[in-house]
Amino acid sequence: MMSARTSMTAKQTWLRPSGAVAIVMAVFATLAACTTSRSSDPPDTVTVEVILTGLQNPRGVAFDAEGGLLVAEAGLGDDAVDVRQRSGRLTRFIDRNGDGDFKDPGEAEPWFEHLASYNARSHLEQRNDEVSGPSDVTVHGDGRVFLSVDGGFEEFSLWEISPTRSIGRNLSARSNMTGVGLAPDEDIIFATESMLNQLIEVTLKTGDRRDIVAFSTLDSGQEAVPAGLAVDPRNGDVLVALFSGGVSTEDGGFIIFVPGDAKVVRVDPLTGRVVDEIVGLTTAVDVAIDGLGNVFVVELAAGQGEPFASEADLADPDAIPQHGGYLRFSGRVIMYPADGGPPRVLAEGLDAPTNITVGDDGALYVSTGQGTPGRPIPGPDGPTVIVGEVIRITGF
Ligand SMILES: [Ca+2]
Ligand SMILES: [Ca+2]
Repeated sequence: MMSARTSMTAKQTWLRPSGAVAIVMAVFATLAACTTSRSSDPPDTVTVEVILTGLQNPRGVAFDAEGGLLVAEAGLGDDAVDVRQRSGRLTRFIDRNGDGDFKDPGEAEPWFEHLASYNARSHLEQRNDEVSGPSDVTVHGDGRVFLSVDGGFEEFSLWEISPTRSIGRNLSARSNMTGVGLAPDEDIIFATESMLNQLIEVTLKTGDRRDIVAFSTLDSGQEAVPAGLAVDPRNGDVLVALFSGGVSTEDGGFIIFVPGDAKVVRVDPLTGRVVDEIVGLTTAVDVAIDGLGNVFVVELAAGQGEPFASEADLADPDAIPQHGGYLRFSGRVIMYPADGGPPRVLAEGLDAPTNITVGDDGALYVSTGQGTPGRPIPGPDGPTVIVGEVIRITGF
C-alpha cells in the first residue's frame, strides 16, 4: 500500500488494527533553509492518513454541506472512442460509519461516470505520463456543483450541476481548466485556463465570461501554465499556482520544467494586478488557503524522471518500472504560515500529488498518484504501481 513518505519520518503507527488500515506518520520537517530553530523548538506532530485508495487519477476534492466528499477522477487516460468506455468520473464519498475514512462498503456514491479521459502522451506526442479528464470540482452554498472536464482538444467543459444531480450549463469551453473556485459571495466562479495561460471569471447569474489576466512567461522564457487556484476568503484575491512549461536547452534538447521557476501569484480579480506570493518553487500544481491566511502549496515532483521510449505501452502491467517524465514519490506539501513564520514541509515523498483542498474541519485533503493507474513505477522500497489516493493531513 502506498502512503505519504518523508525522509524525516519520526515514527509509523497503525491507525486501526484491522480492516482498511491507514498509515499514520508523525512528521516533523522544516525546510532545509530554516533548520536553525529545529533544535530548540519541540517538533510539531503532523499526521498523514490515507482516506481513499484505489482511485483512478483523483484530482479536485470538495466538501458538500452534509460532509460528503466529492472527488473528480481524471480516469485511466485511455482515450476511449466509445463513450461507454470512458473512465473519467465524479463520485461522492460519505463516511457513513464515522470511522474517519471513506473506504467502507456503501460509502461511495457514483454521480457521473463515462466522462472524458485521455493521456497527453497520445495527444501531444509527449513522452510523459499525464492523464487528463475531470479536473476540479467545487460546491456552492446552494448545493450546486461545478466540475471542470478536460477532454482534449476542442472538448472542454465547466459543468454546472444541480443539487439533484442534473447537468446544466457548460459555463466555458475555450481551454482546459485545471482549477476552479468560487468568489467569497459565490456570485462568480474563477477558472484557470492552462493552455491559454489565463485566469477567467464567469458570472453565475448571466453566464458571462470575463478574462481577468493572461500570465506572462516565467524566468526562463517558458509558459506560465496556471494550474490550481485558491480564493483568499479574507479579501477575494485569487492565488494561482503557475506550474511552468517546458523550455529548450542550449544543446538543442528540451526539458519539461525548470526547477525553481514555478511560483504562486496573487491576483486581484477586479484589476487583474498580479504580484508574486511565493517564488522559487518546482512544479507548483495547486495551492490552498485557510481562513487565517495560511497558504499551502503542492509540488507534483522535485525533479524529472526518464521519459518513455516512444513505443512504450503504458498499460502493460509487466513493463519495466519507469518514472515517465516526472520523478515518482518526490511530491510534497509546504505550509506558509500566515504570521510570516518560516515555511514548513508538512508531507514529502508523495507520489505525484495534484490537488489540495482545505476541508471544513481545517484538515488538508491531497490527491496523489497522477499517471496511468496500475503502471509499474520505481517506488521508495522497490518496484510498485501507480495507485490513486486521497490523503488527509492534520496536526500542523
Ligand atoms: Ca468510513
Ligand atoms: Ca485545488
